[in-house]
Amino acid sequence: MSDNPLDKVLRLKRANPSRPFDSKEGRLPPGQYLTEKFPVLHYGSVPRFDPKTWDFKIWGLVENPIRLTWDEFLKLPTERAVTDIHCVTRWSKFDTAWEGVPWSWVMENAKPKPEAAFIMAHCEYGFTANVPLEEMAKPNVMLAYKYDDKPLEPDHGYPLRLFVPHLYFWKSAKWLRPIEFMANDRAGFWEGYGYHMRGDPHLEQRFQ
Ligand SMILES: Nc1nc2c(c(=O)[nH]1)N[C@H]1C(S)=C(S)[C@@H](COP(=O)(O)O)O[C@H]1N2
Ligand SMILES: [Mo]
Repeated sequence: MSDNPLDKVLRLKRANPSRPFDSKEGRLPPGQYLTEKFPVLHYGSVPRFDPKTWDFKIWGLVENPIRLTWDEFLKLPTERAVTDIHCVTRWSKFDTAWEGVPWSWVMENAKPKPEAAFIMAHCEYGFTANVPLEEMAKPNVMLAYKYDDKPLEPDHGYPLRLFVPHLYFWKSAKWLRPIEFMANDRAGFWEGYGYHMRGDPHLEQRFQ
């Protein structure tokens, strides 16, 4: 069998004839293949969640810094999105269903200062990911805590992960804790090893 991604797509299509294949131009980014699985990918081990000590914070260049407990976080408005995800290791998965707090809630409540232009997502065990604010403003970006209408699995980021589906999935930082607003871009964990500062899969911004 060939490793050509297009061959893989065609094989998946043949294997799932009843599943309508959306041939929307360019839905599968270049160099990606489709999977029906949900691979687990991260560096290090899965942190334990303790609702007594867990908090969610917004800090840095904002007018209103925020701190919420897990119970308070669960009372925020939510949205549900069904969308595709793309890992830089070349798997993509179509029509994944997520639910969480829309990024617009953060913007309206934390009120970034005019000079804020980037965020850094800080996670348990020191994982970080940087994202430009203009990418955060795109559709379906959220602080996700449900996948397929169930709480996230620990492997997939329970209790909370960033969800930025139009960028490579390493930006969707699992086990999210504080989010920092910054004036200048700074490399996060993988970006420090040469991964791209923006990471648009349709432009194949894998490394730089
Ligand atoms: N905290 C943390 N988040 C992370 C990572 C990580 O190593 N640590 N890996 C990223 C990468 S490279 C990918 S592809 C996705 C994988 O998410 P999944 O395991 O839910 O498929 O998580 C991202 N979020
Ligand atoms: Mo990844």
